Amino acid sequence: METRIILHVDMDYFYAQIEERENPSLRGRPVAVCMVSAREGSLGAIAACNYGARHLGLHSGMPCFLAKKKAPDCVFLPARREFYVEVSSHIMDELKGYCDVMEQVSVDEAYLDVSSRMAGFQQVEDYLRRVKSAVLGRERLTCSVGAGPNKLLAKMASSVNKPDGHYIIAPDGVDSFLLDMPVSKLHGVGGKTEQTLSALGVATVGDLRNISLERLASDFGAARGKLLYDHCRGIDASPIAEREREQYGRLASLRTDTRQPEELSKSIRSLSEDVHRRLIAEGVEYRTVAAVFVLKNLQMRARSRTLPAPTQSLDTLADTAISLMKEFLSEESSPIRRIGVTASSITHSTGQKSLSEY
Ligand code: TTP
Ligand code: MG
Ligand code: MG
Repeated sequence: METRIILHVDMDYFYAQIEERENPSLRGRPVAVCMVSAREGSLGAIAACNYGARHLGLHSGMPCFLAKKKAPDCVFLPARREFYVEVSSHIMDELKGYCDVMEQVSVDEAYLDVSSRMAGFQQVEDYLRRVKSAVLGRERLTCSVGAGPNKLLAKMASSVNKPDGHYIIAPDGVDSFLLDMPVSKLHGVGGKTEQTLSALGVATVGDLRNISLERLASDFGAARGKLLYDHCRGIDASPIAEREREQYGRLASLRTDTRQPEELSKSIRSLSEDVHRRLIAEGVEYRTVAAVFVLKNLQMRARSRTLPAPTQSLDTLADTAISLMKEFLSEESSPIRRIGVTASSITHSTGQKSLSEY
């Protein structure tokens, strides 16, 4: 197989960085973003911490009530997940322009196959800088990027110089990167695997290379054994699997909290135009339309409708969302803070569309 060049992009302290961007007075202060649990108002576990909060010993997964005891001066904010997903979709759209195939693996990270974009690894550094500044230019957020000949190494590389860093593992640098590394740092080696390996005398990735495939297969099963055998050698043939996007959405804040149908309709039309542009760009049709409402108290509601047949029509998108919005106003009394339009039940468009639909 030709040498591949794979990038792994991961946003820095993603949710917390977005909150810092939205509210500059948070800069320099420790910030933790907390999931809001079902019980009204009560905070669940920490989703994201900025570096200041990490220095105080906070980390994601920690219950917020414990974190508040540990770091009373930290700023705790409720997560606004739909907003972060929206920011994420802009970043992913930007990244798509820098590769042939992209695999988004979570809200804040993606693999990019950039093999055809450069002659070899000597050109990667320049390219990484361009990708980082494109993300910064689009959303004013920093990310860390790793490059390597496969997903395994690209992913490990992206965390080496976090935050706002990059790191490149060229094929001739794989061994020096891996050999002395503690085996626990190898992607996919968790606590239990580490214990079993330790009983075999394995402390570093280099040590793991001395264990035969047969032995690994008998201790860990054939599939996992082979994976460990390959990973300690920096081998990973897994492809970049482009995932179909399941929905296309846009959400925006209103100038003031409102229940004015005209103003809401205006926002819906403009959001629909954005969503429609992306549908056209990717040659897909939708069959389900949703209108999304973030209420004054930050609770989120949605209304959706499935159409008789898939379409790419802008008018259908906007008109359906507007009718859902009117329905919503007649059922709920809260003012609306943010409004969104989502197109889902996505299929690839088949027929030629009439020009008027563009
Ligand atoms: P990560 O990329 O794991 O973490 P991060 O971006 O906050 O920090 P880093 O700079 O180390 O990359 O996760 C991305 C986002 O996913 C994170 O900002 C919040 C969310 N998340 C959770 O909601 N719960 C979790 O347990 C984790 C790990 C992340
Ligand atoms: Mg991240
Ligand atoms: Mg991540």
